[in-house]
Amino acid sequence: MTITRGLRGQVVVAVLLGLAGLAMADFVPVLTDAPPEPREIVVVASDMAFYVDGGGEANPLIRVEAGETVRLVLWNEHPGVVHDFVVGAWKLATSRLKGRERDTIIFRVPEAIGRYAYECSPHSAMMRGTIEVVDIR
Ligand SMILES: [Cu+2]
Repeated sequence: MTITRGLRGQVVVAVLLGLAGLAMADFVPVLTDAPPEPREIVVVASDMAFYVDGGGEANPLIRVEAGETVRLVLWNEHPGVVHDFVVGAWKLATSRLKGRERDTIIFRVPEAIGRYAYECSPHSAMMRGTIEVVDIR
């Protein structure tokens, strides 16, 4: 009786290890093969300022990581006024939007660490701020 129990226990352990091995084989390649989801940054043009990711601060500092992929969505909630979002140093720009429109751009953040200006090209005197590239790797 004791020997039988021991064998059964070993069989159960072996089956569990086998299942764990299968689970690893299934999950690990899926995670490494998946493309990185772009980080979404939502910019709202409202009155004569940019607001980012629901924050209440006008024209805030936007911090991004070197090399990361970003999906930037610009919403123009300013009826009758044209706004865009431009980072001149990167030759990056959304479409020029009339009120109640949006545009999405997907881009890879350059590797060069530093601070760059973003602005709305028709209203660069009022609608401008800083986008900072940081290296967290
Ligand atoms: Cu504007």
